[in-house]
Amino acid sequence: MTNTGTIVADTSTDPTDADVAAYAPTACILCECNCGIEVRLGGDGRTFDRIRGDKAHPASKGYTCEKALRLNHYQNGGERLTSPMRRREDGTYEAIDWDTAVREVAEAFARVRDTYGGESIFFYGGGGQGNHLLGAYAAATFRGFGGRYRSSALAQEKTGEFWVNGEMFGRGVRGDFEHCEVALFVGKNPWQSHGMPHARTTLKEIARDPQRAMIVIDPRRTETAEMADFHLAVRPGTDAWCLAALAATIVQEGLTAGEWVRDHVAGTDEVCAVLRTIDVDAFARVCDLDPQLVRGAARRIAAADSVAVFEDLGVQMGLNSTLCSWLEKLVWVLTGNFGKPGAQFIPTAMVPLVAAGKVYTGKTSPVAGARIISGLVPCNVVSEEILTDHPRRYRAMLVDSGNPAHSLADSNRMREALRALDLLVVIDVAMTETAQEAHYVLPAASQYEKFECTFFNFEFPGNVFHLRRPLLDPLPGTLPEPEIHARIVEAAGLLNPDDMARLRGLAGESRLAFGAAFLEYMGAHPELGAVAPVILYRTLGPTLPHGAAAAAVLWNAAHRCAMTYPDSVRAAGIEGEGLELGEALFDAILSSPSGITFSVDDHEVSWTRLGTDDGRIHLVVAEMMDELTRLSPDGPPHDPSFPLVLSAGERRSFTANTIFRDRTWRKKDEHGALRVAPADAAALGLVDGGRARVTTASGSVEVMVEVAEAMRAGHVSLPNGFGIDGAGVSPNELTSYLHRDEFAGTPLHKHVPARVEAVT
Ligand SMILES: Nc1nc2c(c(=O)[nH]1)N[C@H]1C(S)=C(S)[C@@H](COP(=O)(O)OP(=O)(O)OC[C@H]3O[C@@H](n4cnc5c(=O)[nH]c(N)nc54)[C@H](O)[C@@H]3O)O[C@H]1N2
Ligand SMILES: Nc1nc2c(c(=O)[nH]1)N[C@H]1C(S)=C(S)[C@@H](COP(=O)(O)OP(=O)(O)OC[C@H]3O[C@@H](n4cnc5c(=O)[nH]c(N)nc54)[C@H](O)[C@@H]3O)O[C@H]1N2
Ligand code: SF4
Ligand SMILES: [Mo]
Repeated sequence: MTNTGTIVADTSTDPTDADVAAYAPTACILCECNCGIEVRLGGDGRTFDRIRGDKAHPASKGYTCEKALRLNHYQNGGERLTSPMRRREDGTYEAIDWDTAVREVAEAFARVRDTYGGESIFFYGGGGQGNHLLGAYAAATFRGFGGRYRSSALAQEKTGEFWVNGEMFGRGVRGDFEHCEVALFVGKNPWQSHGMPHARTTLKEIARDPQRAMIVIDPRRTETAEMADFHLAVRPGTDAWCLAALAATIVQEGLTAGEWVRDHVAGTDEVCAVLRTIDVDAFARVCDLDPQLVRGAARRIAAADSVAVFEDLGVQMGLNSTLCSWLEKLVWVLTGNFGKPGAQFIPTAMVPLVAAGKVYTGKTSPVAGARIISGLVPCNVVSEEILTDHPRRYRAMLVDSGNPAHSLADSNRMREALRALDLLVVIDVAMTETAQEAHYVLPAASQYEKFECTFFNFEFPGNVFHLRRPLLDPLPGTLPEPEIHARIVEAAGLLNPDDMARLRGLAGESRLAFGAAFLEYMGAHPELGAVAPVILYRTLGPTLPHGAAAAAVLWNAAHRCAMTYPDSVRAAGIEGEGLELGEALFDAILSSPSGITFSVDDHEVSWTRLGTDDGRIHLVVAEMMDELTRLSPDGPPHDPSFPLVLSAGERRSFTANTIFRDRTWRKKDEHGALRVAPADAAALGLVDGGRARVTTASGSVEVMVEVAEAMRAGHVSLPNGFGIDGAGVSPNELTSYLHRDEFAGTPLHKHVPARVEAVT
């Protein structure tokens, strides 16, 4: 184990009564787990003096990793914006007051809309790892001006899997690692990246139990691989061959869950016919793996009562990434691992991240013609949609809680694209790389200065939702996003103040009366559908307890959730029939500062949630069948001028995307070293702590070297999120927007052909 970190800090001793009064509940905003934490402010009322896990949080129950304890570096990182900023002709910025900023931003968007059409306004972001409430309000501004095309970080990692899920299940699925017999991780290192409740505890439990097993497919001997029973250390980029060999072994050795598959799965014969033709030994050799290791892993999967699977960036940002998403699902569908404890399930969504049903409907982006999957334009084509003389190119962009100049492929080109826009408006807490290209920068209150929540509610069988309350007042000069967007929408003249006043009056009387009037009003004004979140914020919002105006959109979400899953919500102890159930759910959310379990289900419920037309799992995805048959027996292509494979963006103990912008938060790996295998280091003359130059087709940078036993020869790795505060390099200085998946357009950041030389 190279790093075990501090797993649960500050929770071993029970707090004294005095402490209890001083700590306030909130959540960590650094990964999709959003562990509940409690924060005690220092004497100045603004510094995070002490942070500990919140035992009352129904999902995390006191668990945190070491990163949460550093959140003061987010809240008080020293780079916070405190005034709206307007760009001058010479590229410098001047502070302007909020009224001027809001008026000019609204006028500027209206000008673009009136000249080129609302479709030319593009929206990027809408929330990071901790803040999804703002997404509803930002969408109101964007759609209010007639915007149609949008994207977010999901379209550079998850859309390939979303597409496959849509085709096979009509819904998104997750794995139940807490109860599984076998855990399979494909290009995923949960020890560092988490992604499941109490990841490290869960991993340790699986590793400790001789009845259970862990299988890891990763070229690197990661902290997770170190704990595994089977580590399939594939040659980088050969996952499609590895996963195909696993599925083929299952079919060829007669290990499929015969009766179960007959009852629940469509298209089995066609898929099995293709898998029968695969030469497992030859495919294993492509991966540089012992065929017996691959067969052994396949047999262990088939023998298990339950298997939970997690694929992540190692394949989602790797070669053949959409194909890998499909093959990974064949492995667990053919062995019957859906809709039972320890297998895959479909969680109850408060607000679904992806709508049910087909996620790709044939819609494409206006310039590049790229597939729009789950409503998102692939991140890698955004620059192509701007840097062109095409009449439908994007002319204006709203960025809210995203840093595309740093996080999207090919930073140079991305900056060029942002500079080519007629209008760029960025809403952020800091003067980010993206904000530095904007015409207007609007300063947001931090995630601890306002109400926030996420829709990453993937637990099972009990799903948890957490509306966080602010811990402190907004930094002077900043505003929460709902207020920013409401002001922009109002300045654009989209709302009738008299109507708002009338609805607000009704909301003050009773929510049920308000609900009826609101629905009637929206029915009579379909043109206002786009700005409904702002209407709710301005009418229902002010009447909500604890100052929770920003939660107004959750009223609608709670009703939808209660209508869609009434039994699940009632099983969580929330009572009522019809509209009362939605109201009760909304009240429970408002009154639970540590979060609530809002639904409880049996694992079998997943069957009723399949979105396919016949209630079966559909094994055949035609495009993927074709791609599988086209896999070359020689393995992936290789360019001798770039002999190494660079993974640009590894998750380490001290990385957190770009949420921390203050390098002093890191306790180690301050320079974000390039990890190199000992054999490569020896061959290239690199030494631990020395310098090296990394060159790719897109760029060349100098980095510090770490000689790492865990690396596989031929594979080098740079961390994610660096290069923003004078430490390390920004990985996307080395990546190309053209290096992307054929189907989903997602980047291949884990597989960047590279050359490394020693710097003396
Ligand atoms: N500490 C920390 N945790 C985080 C984040 C963070 O920034 N820091 N970010 C969060 C976010 S946004 C996300 S999306 C998740 C991502 O979480 P992960 O996907 O787990 O993170 P990565 O380290 O980017 O990539 C996973 C693994 O892919 C491996 N890999 C590289 N090439 C290949 C290959 O060819 N095949 C296979 N099979 N594997 C390969 C790498 O060695 C690495 O161990 O993490 C979340 N959690
Ligand atoms: N080469 C390479 N590139 C990658 C990756 C990789 O592995 N390799 N990983 C990719 C992945 S998986 C992801 S998820 C993306 C993440 O990249 P992005 O989605 O761009 O974002 P984050 O770094 O998470 O930060 C989001 C922004 O939100 C801001 N912010 C924080 N709090 C608030 C708030 O309350 N309000 C507002 N308005 N803004 C706020 C932060 O300052 C930051 O600018 O990066 C991707 N880029
Ligand atoms: S696991 Fe994720 S949410 Fe939980 S404390 Fe760590 S970074 Fe934060
Ligand atoms: Mo991500």
